[in-house]
Amino acid sequence: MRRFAYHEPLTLEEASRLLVELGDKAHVLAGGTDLFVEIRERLRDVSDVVNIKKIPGMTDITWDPSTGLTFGALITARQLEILPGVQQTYPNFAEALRLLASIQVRNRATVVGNICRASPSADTIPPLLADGAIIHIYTPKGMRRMPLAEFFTGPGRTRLERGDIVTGIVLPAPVPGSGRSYLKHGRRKAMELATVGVAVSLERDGDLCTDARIALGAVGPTVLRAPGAEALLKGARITDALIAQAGAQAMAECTPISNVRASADYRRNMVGVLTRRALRQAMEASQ
Ligand SMILES: Cc1cc2nc3c(=O)[nH]c(=O)nc-3n(C[C@@H](O)[C@@H](O)[C@H](O)COP(=O)(O)OP(=O)(O)OC[C@H]3O[C@@H](n4cnc5c(N)ncnc54)[C@H](O)[C@@H]3O)c2cc1C
Repeated sequence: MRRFAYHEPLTLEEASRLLVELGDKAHVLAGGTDLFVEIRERLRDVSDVVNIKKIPGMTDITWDPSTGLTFGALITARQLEILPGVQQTYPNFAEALRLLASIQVRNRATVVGNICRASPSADTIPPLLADGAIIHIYTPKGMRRMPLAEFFTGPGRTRLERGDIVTGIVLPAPVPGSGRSYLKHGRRKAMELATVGVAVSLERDGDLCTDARIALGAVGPTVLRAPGAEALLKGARITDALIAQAGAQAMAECTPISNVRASADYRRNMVGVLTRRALRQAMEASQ
């Protein structure tokens, strides 16, 4: 393990000031399931670790049918996974949490850390993106809110600037008649990063799809939306033929690479398969 200086600030202001003063090699520590691996494997040059666990106010979870789910930056994947409101109201997010690593890892890993790592294959990002999550950020100039959709700029890259600390996430409440699904495809059943992950959230009025959001994981530099496929569905009657068309469109909209997990062609084909399957599941859930 490389040596680093360790800090335990007691307020957001102090943590933010430290990050600004210490420079680019200083990093926030939440659960450490990514950060410590990166330090140990020398994937990241880290001079200072700023542990935010002693800062109050980041361990709250509130669920309200009108405002939705709000959770702080220190809430772990496991805490959300076992919250009954999450399982009932956001089954796509609950499934992503269930499929993230193992219980041991989920007991330490925070959802906000999963987002801040900005891996294109992160499990929690597709459902949060499809459901319109808003991210809250403490900055040296004050609080900032941003749709999660605008947060990512590339693999491992976000709009966070030096001194910025994410304080929590707000996940809006679903409207009546909406259905959600998250499907992850990997080579193993557990402890496996997604080869492809697809989240679908749709709303309908009777037979008519009034809104559809599709998020594709591990098939681009960031988790992608499939706006063309979404446009095909919006305002349309959902038929098998339309689902097939939307699947094909999502395939055309993703930009996968080949790596040790799968070839680009295989990933693209799986986007078609999983998008069709997730759309059917979301349709069934919305009835
Ligand atoms: C064995 C193993 C298996 C895994 N399997 C999966 C998997 O199946 N699916 C998956 O999606 N992930 C998987 N992961 C990664 C997953 O555990 C992490 O992405 C985790 O969610 C990160 O949260 P953390 O609290 O541990 O973050 P940390 O490691 O503490 O931090 C991660 C990054 O986010 C930054 N950060 C953290 N919190 C904040 C904040 N509040 N504000 C600003 N920046 C912040 C840190 O500086 C760091 O850059 C796995 C990890 C391991 C070790």
